[in-house]
Amino acid sequence: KDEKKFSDKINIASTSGSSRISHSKEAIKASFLDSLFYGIGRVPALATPNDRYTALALTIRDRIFQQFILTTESISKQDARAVAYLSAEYLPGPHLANNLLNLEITAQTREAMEELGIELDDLIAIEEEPGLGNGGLGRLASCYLDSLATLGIPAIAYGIRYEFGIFDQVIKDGWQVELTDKWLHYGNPWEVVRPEIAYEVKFGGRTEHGADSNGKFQVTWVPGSEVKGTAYDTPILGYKGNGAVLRLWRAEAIESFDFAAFNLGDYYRAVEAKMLSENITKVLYPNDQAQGGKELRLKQQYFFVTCSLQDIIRLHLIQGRNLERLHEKFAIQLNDTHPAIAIAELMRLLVDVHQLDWAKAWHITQNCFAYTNHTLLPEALEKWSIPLFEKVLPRHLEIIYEINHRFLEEIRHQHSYNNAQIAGMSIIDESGERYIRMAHLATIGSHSVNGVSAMHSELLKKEVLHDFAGLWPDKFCNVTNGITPRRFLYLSNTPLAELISSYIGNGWITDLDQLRKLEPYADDVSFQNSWMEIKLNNKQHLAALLQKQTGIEIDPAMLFDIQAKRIHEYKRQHLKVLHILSVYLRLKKGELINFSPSAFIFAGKAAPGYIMAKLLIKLINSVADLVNQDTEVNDKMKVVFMPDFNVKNAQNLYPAADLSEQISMAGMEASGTGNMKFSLNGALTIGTLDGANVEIRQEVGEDNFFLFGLSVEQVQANKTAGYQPYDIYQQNQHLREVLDFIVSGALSQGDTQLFRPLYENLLYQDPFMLLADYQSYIDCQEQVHELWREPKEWARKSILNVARMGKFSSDRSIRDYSDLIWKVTPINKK
Ligand code: T68
Repeated sequence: KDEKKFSDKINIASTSGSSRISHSKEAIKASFLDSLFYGIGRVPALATPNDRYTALALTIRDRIFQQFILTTESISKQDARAVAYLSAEYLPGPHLANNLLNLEITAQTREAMEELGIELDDLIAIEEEPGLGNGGLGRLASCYLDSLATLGIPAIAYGIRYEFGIFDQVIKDGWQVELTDKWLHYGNPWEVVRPEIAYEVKFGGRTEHGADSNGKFQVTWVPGSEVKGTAYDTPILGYKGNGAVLRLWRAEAIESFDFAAFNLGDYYRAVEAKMLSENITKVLYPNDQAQGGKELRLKQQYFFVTCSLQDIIRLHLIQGRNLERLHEKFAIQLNDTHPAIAIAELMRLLVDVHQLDWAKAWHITQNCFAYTNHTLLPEALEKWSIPLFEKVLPRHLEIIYEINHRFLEEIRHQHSYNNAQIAGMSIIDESGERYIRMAHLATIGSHSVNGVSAMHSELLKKEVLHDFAGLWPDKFCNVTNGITPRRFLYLSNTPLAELISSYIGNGWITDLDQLRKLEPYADDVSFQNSWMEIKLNNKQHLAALLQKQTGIEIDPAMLFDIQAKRIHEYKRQHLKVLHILSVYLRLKKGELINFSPSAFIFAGKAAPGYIMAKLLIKLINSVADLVNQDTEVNDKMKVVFMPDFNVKNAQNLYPAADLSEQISMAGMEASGTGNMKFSLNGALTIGTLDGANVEIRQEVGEDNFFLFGLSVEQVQANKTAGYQPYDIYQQNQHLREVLDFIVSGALSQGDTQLFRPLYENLLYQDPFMLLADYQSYIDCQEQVHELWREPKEWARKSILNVARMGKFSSDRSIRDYSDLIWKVTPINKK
């Protein structure tokens, strides 16, 4: 009778010493064999490489759960305030090596595997990364999750478990070809499905307005269809200890069969319903800066948002708390507007489902949410046409109208705004066809709005959200992006990390400002030599990889000049191409005596529907073909396009770069994070005053950064004055030769039409002002080459760049969010 409950009988902390999850080599070996035999039912003789990988992943996962359970216990004991991070995208990168590093068991795992005749690196190489994002925004979310876990801040990151992530890119005949990303093909040992954590999700139908049994006004949503969202958890381990959860939702049919249809013998109709439900989380939309107005994307957004909010409310209520205190226990961050429908959905849950009155619900909602903006590009600002929105989410449209009505009344009466201002701030854009402006909904429904670099946050207040910043100046703030030094230095550039630690200790791993202690060694010849030797090794490693991937051979002694990021006109990969062609043409003419041999390396995916970006990839590969086969120049220059830019490939690029290209038109790149990853690995940056470049330059010092190009103010002034790229084309003979070469046919077997769209766009529109910045860029590249001829000076600047990158740790970003926006503190774990 007095039998204790299961939960009282187990002291989790006391299991931590159990041999099952010990970190010794012997335990890892035993546990690996256990996983192989009993986890996946294999004997060594029949085990495939993937079986071995899976067995090791399960072995490591056990150890992660051990850490993890301790964190979870502390959180619930301390009743701590938690962060819920809502993002439609994550790019965690391969888990295995990172988890080994965070558990600090890489060495003993390597030995354990060796004793079993297995090469650890072979297993690491097998892992398919979850490509659940497009680019910077998705990777940022994963860096932040790493820092949340490392700092011990209670956090759940919510998102979508896309069955197919971002496409795999292959290059055929110079063109990008997209292949389906089948990352789940061999299973995913890192995730745990939680069938009991599942929520119903409604779509479509209509609403009914009436009174409930007590005569209280009540709205009922009668949906047209329903699906179920099931939780899949991936534990994310921080460095040395704490954990956070990545909880991704997968859409499923409510019943696996539509039994009514099945009983009538209509088997196919029954299965069809299941198929349609599962479509919602089938595939990631591969557009990084545009928004297609696609019904399925709206469904994806609503689907993951409602599952996440229902989960947050459940977690809140099972602690026995009052719903009216939800905002005291949860800070919910919206990663761009992709999850902004959460504002209307939380209102619906509080008012329609939990019967709170509107004012109370609005107070809770505004105090829960904070919104991060990642772009000023007009085509990337999300808006939904009203008819589409109404069809998918009829109740939410009513709620948005009500939010908007109350907001507009307030600014009209309390703040005396005029009609033009009111129309500009309304959630509904009524200037033509009617649209919902998601950035306005996010701004009105949140207590905080932030940009992602100092410059971007300023521009946000000046441009896109100008009137809101006037109305609520205190709502706006900046949190400059950051990157995790664990993955992007320690893991991907271990030799450099170890050299650094041998001089200044390893405190920098969790306190990146400590890299400052390297400054005194910047002039130390022996340190410089070790530094550059590691760089050379990294370049050899990359050269070998590129040779394997593309067949192109590059000499590791060359200057490695790398641009790696999504392909987009605003990022100006074609400006780099103009420079390469200018070098090529001058070398052919015997000019450019002092040019140092260079390898120009590109990587990046283009949105499949973005014709100009795809043409740019073809252009890069055409230039590569010409240059690499021309024996007159190819000992001085090589051009390579690395296919399939993803986290795994990126980890090979950053450590091997001498020069980092950050050359977007000023005012276009919200922040950039690749810029930080390159610099943290000792590359010098050539860049414009855009996004976080501005702050990087401030930190590393003007002398250690190659600056060129127009400032934002100059860009604006140029536009106002009526920018005429054609005039620049006419005035600059050298530029003219380069541009004309593109349409000469020399790059395209005599075809003078292929690159014509690109050429004409530059001559007659040039929306991103390549021509205006061309000469400044070319001149700046000359300075780069001048410095390259002084290896000691180069090494010194490279060391200083790394020494001064402390600010750009994602730990600092997360501390900023915690202090400024979330008001959360780390848990104390004994
Ligand atoms: C990037 N945005 C910014 N968007 O371009 C970059 N967009 O400057 C910044 O450093 C980074 O965010 C992190 O703040 C994106 O990556 C997307 O990927 C995206 C995806 C879907 C829809 C719109």
